[in-house]
Amino acid sequence: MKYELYYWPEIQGRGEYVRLALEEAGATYVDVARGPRGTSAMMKMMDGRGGTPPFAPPFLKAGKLVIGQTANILLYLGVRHGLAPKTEAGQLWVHQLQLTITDFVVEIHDTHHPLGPSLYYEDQKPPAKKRTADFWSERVPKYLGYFEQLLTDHGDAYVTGRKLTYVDLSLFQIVDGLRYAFPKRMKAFETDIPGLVGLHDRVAARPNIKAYLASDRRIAFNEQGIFRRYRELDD
Ligand SMILES: N[C@@H](CCC(=O)N[C@@H](CS)C(=O)NCC(=O)O)C(=O)O
Repeated sequence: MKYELYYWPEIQGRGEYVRLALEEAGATYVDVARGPRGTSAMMKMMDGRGGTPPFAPPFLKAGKLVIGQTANILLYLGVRHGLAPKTEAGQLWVHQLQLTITDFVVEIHDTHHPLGPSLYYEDQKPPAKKRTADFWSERVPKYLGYFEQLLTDHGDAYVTGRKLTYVDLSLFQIVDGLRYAFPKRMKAFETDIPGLVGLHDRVAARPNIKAYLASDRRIAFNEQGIFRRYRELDD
């Protein structure tokens, strides 16, 4: 199966959770929008009448299937590529965890766009500062504390135990992204989440992920994506 991934070409964004799964699986895929006329091909797929057009990227074309929503794509890939448990209960559990990560990603985005995604950051700086303060005092400890607790309770290398799942890849991305966007705040917070820091390092050291991170397929973090480094929000 040669997959087609459709996502904005200049950013890691939500597409990155899918890229990490495809890379870890050693799957063959094309990052369509990064190729010639790729973005217009992506827009055309979303225009599709009568089929199952996705609302927004990322989406994945797998043979005749077109699958949208990050967690839904990972549910599909996880089962097929050994990145999810074999039992139904296990698959629902990691899907549930991924949906929780999806919620967290929205809140990360809302630190710099609390009033809405269509407005410029420059037009919502004071609310962004307020939202970021709450994000770090309440929401980061709650979300990351939850995942840290899961790691502690299982006392194993990965969230569900000895075997890596796509949720571990996504948590790697969360730690990596928060380090990029909020270097000072994250440095201070990391002493509270030693399990997640260890998980981040274990994922980064996996051969396929290590090769991916060193390749030009990994787009650098930048101020168009979900994780943005605005100095004034890191104080
Ligand atoms: N819940 C969706 C959110 C998808 C999403 O918000 N995609 C963004 C890029 S990261 C987008 O292009 N949205 C267009 C829009 O909301 O109008 C997911 O997790 O995949």
